[in-house]
Amino acid sequence: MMFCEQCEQTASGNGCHQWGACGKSPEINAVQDLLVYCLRGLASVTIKARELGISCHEADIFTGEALFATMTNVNFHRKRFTTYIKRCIDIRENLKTAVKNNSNETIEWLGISNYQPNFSDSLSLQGQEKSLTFVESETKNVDIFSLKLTVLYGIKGAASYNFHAQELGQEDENVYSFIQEALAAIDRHNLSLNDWVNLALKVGEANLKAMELLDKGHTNRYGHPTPTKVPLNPKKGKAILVSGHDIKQLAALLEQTQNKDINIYTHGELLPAHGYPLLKEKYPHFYGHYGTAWQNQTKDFANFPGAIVVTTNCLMPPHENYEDKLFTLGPVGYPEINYLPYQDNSSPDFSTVIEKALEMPGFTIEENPREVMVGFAHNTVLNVADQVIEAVQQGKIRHFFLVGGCDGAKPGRTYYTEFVEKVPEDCIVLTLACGKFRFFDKQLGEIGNLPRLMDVGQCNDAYSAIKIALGLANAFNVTVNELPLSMILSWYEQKAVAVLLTLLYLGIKDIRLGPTLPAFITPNVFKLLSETYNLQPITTPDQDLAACLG
Ligand code: FSO
Ligand code: SF4
Repeated sequence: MMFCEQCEQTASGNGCHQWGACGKSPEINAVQDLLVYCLRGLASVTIKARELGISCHEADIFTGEALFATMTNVNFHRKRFTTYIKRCIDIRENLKTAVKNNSNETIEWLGISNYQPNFSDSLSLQGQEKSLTFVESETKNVDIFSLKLTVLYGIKGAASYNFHAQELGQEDENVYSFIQEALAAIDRHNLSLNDWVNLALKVGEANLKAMELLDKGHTNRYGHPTPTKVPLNPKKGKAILVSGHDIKQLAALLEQTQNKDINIYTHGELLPAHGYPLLKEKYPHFYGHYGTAWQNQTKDFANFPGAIVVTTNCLMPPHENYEDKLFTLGPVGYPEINYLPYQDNSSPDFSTVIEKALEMPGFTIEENPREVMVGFAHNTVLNVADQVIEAVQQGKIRHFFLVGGCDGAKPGRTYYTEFVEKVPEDCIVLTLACGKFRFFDKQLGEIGNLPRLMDVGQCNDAYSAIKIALGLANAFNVTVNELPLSMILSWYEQKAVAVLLTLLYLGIKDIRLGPTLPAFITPNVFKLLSETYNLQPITTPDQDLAACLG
C-alpha cells in the first residue's frame, strides 16, 4: 500500500496506491514520506532557531537537497534516504541544543519535532504508518488537503531550483525561511481554505525568487545565452552524455575532460546549456546534443556509445543494457548504479566516467549534419524588443504562444506537437523545458529576422519567459494579460507545479494546462482557480488556437 499523487503520470489519474507508475516501490515511497515527515519536524525547530539569530545554514541547504531527492524520478535508493533521515534528526537535535543555549524560556516542541525513528527497525514500515495517518486525518477536508499537497509539491519544485542556485553561490535567506514556514504549516489545522490559497501563491513568489537567483547564478558564471546552433548529429570519437538540469556539474565535467579527446553531449533539459557563451568558448569539446526528452532515455541511453551522467531528474529505472555506463550525482540515485564521489572543492570526481568513456567505442561513423538553435533567453529577446514591437505594430506578428513545460509518455501529449504545427505563420512560438522535444527541430522559418520558434531554455528559465513577457508588456504599455500572448503549458512533476504557482502569483490569466489536470487538485479548488485566473484544461489544438486568436 502507498499513497502518492505528486506527478502527472500518477496511476489512473487518482494516485499510485500499489506501485509507482514512475517505478517507485511502496518501500521507497514510504521512506521518502518519512523523510518529509522528519523535515516538517526540523522546519519548526529551524524557524525558532532563526528567530533567535542562530545560524540555520546547514538546515537550509539540507532541507533543499532532501526535498529535491523526494521528487519524481530523482532518487530510488533506500540507503540514501536512511542517511538523509539520520542527518535530518542530527541537524534538528543540534539546533534544539543551540536554541536551549540561546533562550531563557523552556520550549515545548511539537511531537513531530521530537519524533525519533527506530533505525534498527524497518523505516519503510514507520514511513507507511506516518503516511497513512496523515492521509486519513487530512481527507476529512479534501479541499484543504488538496491545497496542502499543492504547497508541499510546489515547495519541492522551488527547493530544487534553489538547490541549484545555492550551488552557484546565489542564496536568499527569505527563500529558505519560506520553505521551512510552508513545511511547518502542513501540521497546522487552524488555517482556512483562503489561507491555504494564499500560501500556495506565496510558494509561487518564493519560486520566482529561486528562479531569479538561479538565472543570476547561470548568467554571472557563464554569460547571457546567445543564439547558438547545436549539432544533433554525433561526430566520430569518444563520448560522454550529460542529462538533467545541472549546468554547474556539466561545467565541472567539461573542465575535467579537457584535452582528453572526448566529446561532450547534452541530453534532455541540458540542451540550452549550449547557449551559454563562456561554456562554448572555453570548452571546444562541448560538442552537441543527443536524444530527446526524459521518457525516451531507455532508448537514447542504450544506443549511446559512451558514458552517461544523470545530474537531476528525470531518471527512469535503468535497463540492464546500459546500467554499467550510467553514473549519478548529487540528490540523484538508484541502487547499484555508480554514484560519483565529491572532491574537496565540491565538484564531483568524474575520473570513473572518463575511464568508462575511454573504454567504450564512442561514435565510429559520421552522420549528416542536423542542428537546432538555442539561446533565446530574456537578454537576447529583449535586446531585439524594438524589432518585435515594430513587427507587431506593422501586423507582421499577430500573436505569441508560449508552448512550454514537461514532456512525458502519455499519448495525449501529441496535442503540443499538433498545436505548434498548426500555429499560423504570422505567430511566434516561444518554448522551454523538455516538452519542446515534441517539436524542437521543426523548421518554422522566420518573421523578418526573428525566428518563429525560439527556445528560451530549461524549465527554470520560465523566469526568462516571465522577464520577456514583462519587458514586452512594459514596452507596449499594457499588462501581461493584455499582450497578444497565450500560455499553453504541459506539466509532469513538481518543478512544473512551482512554475504554475509562480505564474498564478503574478496574476497571469487564461493559462491552458495539460495533458491532464493534477490529481491532487480537487474540483472545488480547480473551480476556484478557474474563476480567479481562468486557468483551463487544454481541449483540442484547433479549438484552443481559435480561442487564443479570438
Ligand atoms: Fe522535464 Fe523532468 Fe525540467 Fe521536469 S526533465 S520533466 S518539470 O524534471 O524539470 O522539464
Ligand atoms: Fe506515482 Fe508520480 Fe508518485 Fe511516481 S511520483 S509514485 S508516478 S504519483
